[in-house]
Amino acid sequence: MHKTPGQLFREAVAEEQPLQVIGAINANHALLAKRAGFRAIYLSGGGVAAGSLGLPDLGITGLDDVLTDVRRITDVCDLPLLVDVDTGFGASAFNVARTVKSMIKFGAAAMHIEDQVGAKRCGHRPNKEIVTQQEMVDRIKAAVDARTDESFVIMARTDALAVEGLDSALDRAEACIEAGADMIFPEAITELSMYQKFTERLQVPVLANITEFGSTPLYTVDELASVNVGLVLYPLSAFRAMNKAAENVYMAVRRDGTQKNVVDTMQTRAELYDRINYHVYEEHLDALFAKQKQS
Ligand code: PYR
Repeated sequence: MHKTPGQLFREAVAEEQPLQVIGAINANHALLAKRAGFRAIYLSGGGVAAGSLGLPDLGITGLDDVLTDVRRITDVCDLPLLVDVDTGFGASAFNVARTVKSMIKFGAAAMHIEDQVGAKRCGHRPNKEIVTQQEMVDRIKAAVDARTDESFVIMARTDALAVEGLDSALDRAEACIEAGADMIFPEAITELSMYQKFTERLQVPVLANITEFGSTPLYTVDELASVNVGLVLYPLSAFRAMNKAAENVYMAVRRDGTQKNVVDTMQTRAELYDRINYHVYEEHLDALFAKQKQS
């Protein structure tokens, strides 16, 4: 029988330890990630803000901004997609419910919801504020209750380490699991041994966010496996590289009056067509018109 995105995500977590989850900023990158062999992809909230809207990761984006990118990715790529829904896009349990139902409807496999206040900040920036443990537990209860597909994964993210310390983060994670969270994402971890504290205490998969230029050292898959981390996230690695490449091209064309000096840094037309199956679409069109001509 056809597997749901949530089932595919859970299977991948069970089979690849830890599961590498790679950020895909758009549908094209989702296809590139699949081609590279990844079994799960990620839509970053900071990425939607910066990439789709040109805005900082400060709780400015809304549900529809994220859903647009989710739909575009799931329309062309069958890899299970983990989506960052920030604080749930609204204070009420009904807002959280609407977010969960929409994610499922638009083909996401999993989502993570966090315990920052609505006016959130990037997890790796100072001056974060978090809601009470009870309010976070209520967010999880609302999310779990709203699921229209039991396999859809609800991941609880806690930003408590930087605000209240490790014990609070551990307590919050445990409380979220009791409320029905399937997986835990402790944000902005600073030492490998901290992951071990989570994995020893919790019975569900724990995600490590290995984002560049942040608070967490760039631990390898082997290092994270040694402390039983279940998933490794690289939210914006390709996005950062893509942006640097684009800046380089813009500067060169403007400076040199030609792109000739940077052509060798570009994906070729043939490579692009290959990555998006251009020829398959074209052949389909030709066959369709040929049929029409015959009839
Ligand atoms: C982000 O990339 O936006 C995360 O929250 C990890």
